[in-house]
Amino acid sequence: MSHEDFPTESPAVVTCGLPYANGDLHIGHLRTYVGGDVYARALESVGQETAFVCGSDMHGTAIAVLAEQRGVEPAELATGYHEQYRETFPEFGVEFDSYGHTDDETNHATTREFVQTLIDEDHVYERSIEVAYDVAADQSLPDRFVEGTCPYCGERARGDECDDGCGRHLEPGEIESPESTITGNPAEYREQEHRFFRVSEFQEYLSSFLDRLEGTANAQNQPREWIEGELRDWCISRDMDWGVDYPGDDEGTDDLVLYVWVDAPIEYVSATKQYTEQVGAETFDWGEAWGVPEADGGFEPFASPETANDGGEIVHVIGRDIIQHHTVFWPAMLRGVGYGEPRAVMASGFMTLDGEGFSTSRDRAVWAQEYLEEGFHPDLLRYYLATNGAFQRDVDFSWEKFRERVNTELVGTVGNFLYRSLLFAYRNFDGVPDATASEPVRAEIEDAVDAVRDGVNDYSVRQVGEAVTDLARFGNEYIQREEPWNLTDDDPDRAAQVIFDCVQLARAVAVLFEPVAPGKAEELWTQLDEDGSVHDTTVEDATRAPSGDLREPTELFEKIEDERVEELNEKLEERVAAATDGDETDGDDADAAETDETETDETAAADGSDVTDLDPVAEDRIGFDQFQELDLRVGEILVADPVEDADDLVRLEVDVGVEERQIVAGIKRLHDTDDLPGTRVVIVANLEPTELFGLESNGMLLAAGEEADLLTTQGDAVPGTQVR
Ligand code: B3M
Ligand code: ZN
Repeated sequence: MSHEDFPTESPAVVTCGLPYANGDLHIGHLRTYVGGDVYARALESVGQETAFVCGSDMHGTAIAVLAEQRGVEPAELATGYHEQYRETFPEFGVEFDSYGHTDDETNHATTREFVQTLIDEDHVYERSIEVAYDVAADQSLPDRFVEGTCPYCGERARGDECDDGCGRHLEPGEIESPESTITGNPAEYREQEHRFFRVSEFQEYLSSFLDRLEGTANAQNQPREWIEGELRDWCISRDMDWGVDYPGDDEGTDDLVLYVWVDAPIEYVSATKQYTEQVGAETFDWGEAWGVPEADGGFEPFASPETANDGGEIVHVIGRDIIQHHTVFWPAMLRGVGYGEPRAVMASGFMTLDGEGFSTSRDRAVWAQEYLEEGFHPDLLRYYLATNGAFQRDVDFSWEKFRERVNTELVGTVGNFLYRSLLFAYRNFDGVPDATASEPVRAEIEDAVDAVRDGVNDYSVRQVGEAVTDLARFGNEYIQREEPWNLTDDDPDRAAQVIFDCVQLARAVAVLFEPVAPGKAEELWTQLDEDGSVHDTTVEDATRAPSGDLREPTELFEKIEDERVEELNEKLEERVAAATDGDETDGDDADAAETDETETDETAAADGSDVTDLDPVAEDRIGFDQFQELDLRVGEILVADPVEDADDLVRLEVDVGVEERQIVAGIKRLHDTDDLPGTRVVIVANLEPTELFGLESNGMLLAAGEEADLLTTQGDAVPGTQVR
């Protein structure tokens, strides 16, 4: 990497944080991908050789937990979303040169090589640590399989990340009051052998790396506090099946896979390799870009912590929640294997929707597909995302704000200028009048080109976008001031000059708008009857003379009406209300609840009971919070003894995962006690213990109706699982 301005002689790689392949994309997710795409296109447009790469993140507990909930294999779940992302990104003009996934063969192989080198270079050691364990489910609880309290800030956190609090990465064993997300039970800590990467050795190196690092200020500043304090080693193994196997024949690693954050960033390298495989090393050499030792002629990783290894220009575009991984763990890994270091990290702020967070579970989002189905051009959103505040700032989306910016900036400024200029030229000159650009217009275009160059060198996506709106604004004022429509008769030469200038400005707009609005820029290029594709132009082309011909222009942008916004807001509100209602009646699936009721009615009727005797549902509703106070659990009856001398009572021993409980239930006359052991039941676990016939009853069995039809589970939920 270098500190020269772009373009440099070295190849560049722009990467976007890999999306976990576990859910639909909404426009909040798109912010980073659009930002990365705009930046990569802008970098190319200033003449930098660039590969833009990404891939789906398939491993880790984010995928494993969801797969378990859905009862499918993690690979199947992840592949489905991977395919979806691969189609969706280009629909928004996000065109990766290579888009792989972390479970493909290239990434397995590259990851094995990386880790083997780290092992060979003595950067990895073995240590016994305490890891969370779910006794009922009889399994380790890595990362998202465990939740608890963050030891640093006291907020609720998941096993490897304090996502709602201080944002820190948490090591296995660090979380306090751990609870299993599988059964909801408190977890135990158990000893296990794990492998650690000696990040602590890289402290001095990382400190000098951060001094060199470019990008957004948050990415340079935030990690300082993490590395200036005690820099701890990083556990890189996990006890689970899903992931890249821990490499080598190291004893005791058979059951271990690598922590997802090891193989995930390595996919950046793998995807670049795959790009080289597609286009050939003469066109793009992945080894040169990543500063691979063989390609470089060897490395001395610890020669001096102040020296960077040589390589290409690596720019990581990420969300601000994963700064630590990209500025501490990842550069240490690259250093450990002797690769070059990232030149820049651009960390975007978060996005809110109407001032509140996006919520997948409440369906409170504008989904990527939904946006397209509403008929909006992707470039409108790209423009909004790219220019609505600095990249590292949090931004809000609302349909009102979207309409406002589309109508004033894209329709009122850019579209208006282009349409009135090109239509005038087409009607009055049947093409582009004969002239050369006037000095002020040429100067204005050069300023816009400089603004794009500065935007690229300052890692400012917004500046790249605004350079174009500013240029169109200049054009609008120019045509308005010069009034060529009043000049055609009296001063046709002046009219020709003004209109030529306007077409020249329009051509510059097309070239400079390509990174932000690639689809619209190409439409404009066609109207200008230019050769080739606008995607192949560079900023230098902005000042080249127009082709001379024009096609009949059409308006590039359309106004969004107020009613449209109202309609979209209503849709969103209705959806959120529907999803929230569903939550409060605990109906994960309202249809299923209805089916259950119907079945109950039929059973009752078949039994000869009068269905109409059913009590109406209580008028007084309880809140969801009240419902949540009930700790309902799956239990398994181990022992069932009739209580002597009592007419109704049975003494049960019930396995509730965390412990075995004695529960006394009034079911003697309704059930054959010999049939009960082995039955899965649902119990109220946090009911105060009571005494019945001198026996403690610690909990209550749920049963339906006069027949005490025991509530059981339809699937294989293990004892201790919470019922919600
Ligand atoms: N898959 C998603 C996230 O934490 C994670 C990014 C990996 S980037 C190498 O935002
Ligand atoms: Zn915290």
